[in-house]
Amino acid sequence: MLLRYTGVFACLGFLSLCWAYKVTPIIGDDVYPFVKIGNGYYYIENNKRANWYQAYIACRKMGAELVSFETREELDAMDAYIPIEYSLRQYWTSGTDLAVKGMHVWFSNAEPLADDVWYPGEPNDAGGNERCDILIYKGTGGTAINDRQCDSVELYICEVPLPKEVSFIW
Ligand code: 2F8
Ligand code: CA
Repeated sequence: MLLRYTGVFACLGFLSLCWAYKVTPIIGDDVYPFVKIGNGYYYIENNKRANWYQAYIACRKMGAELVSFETREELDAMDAYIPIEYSLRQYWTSGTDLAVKGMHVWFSNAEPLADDVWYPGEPNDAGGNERCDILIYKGTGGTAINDRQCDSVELYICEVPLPKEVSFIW
């Protein structure tokens, strides 16, 4: 009797585990509409423009976050990926100092922006109202971050954490 109920509970436990984990199969490197660049998966919005807040919501609706570049290497990988003809485009990142003025952090993980990701002379809080951080693509000179007014309407990049592959051993 006890043995039979143990089996039923074991089955229910297994089923709830299957529901609890979102199993995302990795097929090739790209997970549409995200592309793999370096170690990250990104969605680069090249058509729709939005202010920083709208861009954040657009990424969240995709199950993602506005992009964060924790290291210069991540920024360099993006630089190598973006075509040279897009050199005048700018893309919102999750960087902001809205929480504490003058302290720019990646909003998606609270890490401070590294000194070497900034464009020379930035962040300068031009006009006293630049609280959100944008990727400036400088072509052959590489990419960098600038602080801009959050209500400026721009392109944006979303990022998802690496999809997890979960396998069950029977
Ligand atoms: O559009 C705002 C942007 O304007 C200038 O860059 C084009 C400022 N640069 C300097 O003042 C050197 C940026 O800091 C400012 O964000
Ligand atoms: Ca600025």
